[in-house]
Amino acid sequence: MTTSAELFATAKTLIPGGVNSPVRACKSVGCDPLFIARAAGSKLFTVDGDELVDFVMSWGPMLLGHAHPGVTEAARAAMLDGASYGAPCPAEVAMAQAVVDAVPGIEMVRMVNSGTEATMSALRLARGVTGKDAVIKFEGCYHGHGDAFLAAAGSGVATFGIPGTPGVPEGTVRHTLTVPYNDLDGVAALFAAHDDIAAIIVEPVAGNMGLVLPKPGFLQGLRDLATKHGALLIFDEVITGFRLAYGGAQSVFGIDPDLTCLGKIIGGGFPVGAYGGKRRFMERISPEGDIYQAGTLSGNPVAMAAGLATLAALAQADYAGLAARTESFASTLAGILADKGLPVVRNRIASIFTLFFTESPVTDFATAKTADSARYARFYAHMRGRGVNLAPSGFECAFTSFAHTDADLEKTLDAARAFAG
Ligand code: KE4
Repeated sequence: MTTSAELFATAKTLIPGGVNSPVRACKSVGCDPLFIARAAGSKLFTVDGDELVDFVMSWGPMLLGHAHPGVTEAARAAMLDGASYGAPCPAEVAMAQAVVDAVPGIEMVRMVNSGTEATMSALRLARGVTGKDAVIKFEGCYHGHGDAFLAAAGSGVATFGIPGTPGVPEGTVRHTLTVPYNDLDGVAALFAAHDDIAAIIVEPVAGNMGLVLPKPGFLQGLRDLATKHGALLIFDEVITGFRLAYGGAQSVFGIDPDLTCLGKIIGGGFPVGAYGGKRRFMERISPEGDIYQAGTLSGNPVAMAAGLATLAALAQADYAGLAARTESFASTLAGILADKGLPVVRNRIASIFTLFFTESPVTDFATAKTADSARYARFYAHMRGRGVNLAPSGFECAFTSFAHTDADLEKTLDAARAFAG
């Protein structure tokens, strides 16, 4: 079992689809997955001996790059003091303080183990606080695999074109109201038609239908509608948190959500999520309050150590510089493809971008779906064959990091120049 092919063949006999998360199977781009032996900086190294410039970066967490020395050392040292205590530890207090200090809308925070847990818990809290059941979400946005959100979700579900999924009781998604992203009138219409809306949950910048930016006024409009109708505004910042800026999307757009969900970057590669927000809401969470939520490994000392080291490094990082490098790179890459006569639309913010093989601007899921997925699959395979790891789905994002070098970016541009379309 040394090659990716051999490992995948065995994995498929043991793990559904041979992977522990669907998108990793590369089904939507018609490839088999590469198995990774190790990663460092901007690179993945496969079991087959190949080196790849990575733009998946574990789907966002590795903003500092893989195997960042400070993060690695922090986790290693923490391990020597024990992997898990089942009791509070100083690192949890330090992490909570770091998150509260960084994210404007968070006054109190609870650590969990994934983005899914964070959004599930935030929705339960919003429902408990308001006494209402309905939630508004947006087509193409993905908030993890919690039952309530698997109705016209994005990411893996969008990639496989599954509108919902078996196993989710109809009653569970009955209260899930879905409208197109950027459709403020649609949200207003839902509030006019429903008096039981507990929350709006939104990716302030959408990253699960490819990258889609909020139109001017969209986020403020959601804030105003939620306030007017007594619903909570939940920002799902699992991708954007500490990615768009140290304070997340809410610090960039100047919006004050009631609750914020975090994940990915705050764990530095370890399984960490968090939800937080206004103190008057968070105080309703058990054991201080009456709304239950729990987790055996929540606030795990090793994960906290890795997360703290990550945030400490990011607090000093040059976000503007990385954004500028990413803009220059993404626009050059799009230009290379356009010069071949290929229709390409580029969406980019901070260190995240998506190239859509389509003519029309991509502002929601419907326009994202106009992109030529077969062409994206050919582009993915072409680039991977030349040592560049892009997302194995056109409905995902590309992430740069503080570890990507000019040589990495130039290699990527050279590979794209050889793409025939
Ligand atoms: P996790 O439960 O996978 O840690 O987080 C769920 C989640 C919540 N909210 C947003 C905005 C997210 O993007 C995610 C997870 N993102 C996907 C990729 N876009 C994870 C990749 C995967 O499913 O393997």
